[in-house]
Amino acid sequence: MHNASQPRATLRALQADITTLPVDAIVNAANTSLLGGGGVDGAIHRAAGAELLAVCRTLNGCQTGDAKITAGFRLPARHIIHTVGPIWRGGKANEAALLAACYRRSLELAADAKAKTVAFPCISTGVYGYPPELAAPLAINSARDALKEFSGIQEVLFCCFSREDFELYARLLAQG
Ligand code: AR6
Repeated sequence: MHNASQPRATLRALQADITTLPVDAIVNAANTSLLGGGGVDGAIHRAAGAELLAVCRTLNGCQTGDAKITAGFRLPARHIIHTVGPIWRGGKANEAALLAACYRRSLELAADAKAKTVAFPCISTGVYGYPPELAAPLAINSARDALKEFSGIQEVLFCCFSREDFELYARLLAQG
């Protein structure tokens, strides 16, 4: 049941390497193969160790907008939620709905795993070319919407790698 006295989840921006965060779950910006790649995906696979790739091989990939969960292996995070963001194609190829689905589905899996703290990277805004200034408000709004449904999650961290992304998220979150 939801009521006004219930504590609401906190959304926070930070600038960090997501592989260092001792949270219940970190989200990986993966590709449909789930077999690793560059960017944050490469960093997560390197830090988690070879066991992660061995488990990912058994998952049969993942569709864009969907997510799959594994253990964190050598990471300080307990779980890794692998989601696949859309490749930016100009904005008319359903990119916004697919990116929103990544956040919602990741939080659904986090809630199923009883995670209380979840950290996201800036999905799709690296190699996949999604403009950060469009992705950030969508990420925040999608997370806020999903948190109404998944009330066990207490904190969502937007883990930015660059100073620019951090400032963008901090400004948007301060606007409420
Ligand atoms: N911690 C936090 N954020 C990071 C880290 C890190 N260690 N490293 C990079 N970022 P990208 P995408 C940021 O390209 O656009 C991979 O090859 C980065 O600065 O990692 O969703 C996959 O296998 C950017 O803000 O992911 C896919 O093929 C954000 O993470 C493809 O890239 C996302 O950039 C996915 O592309």
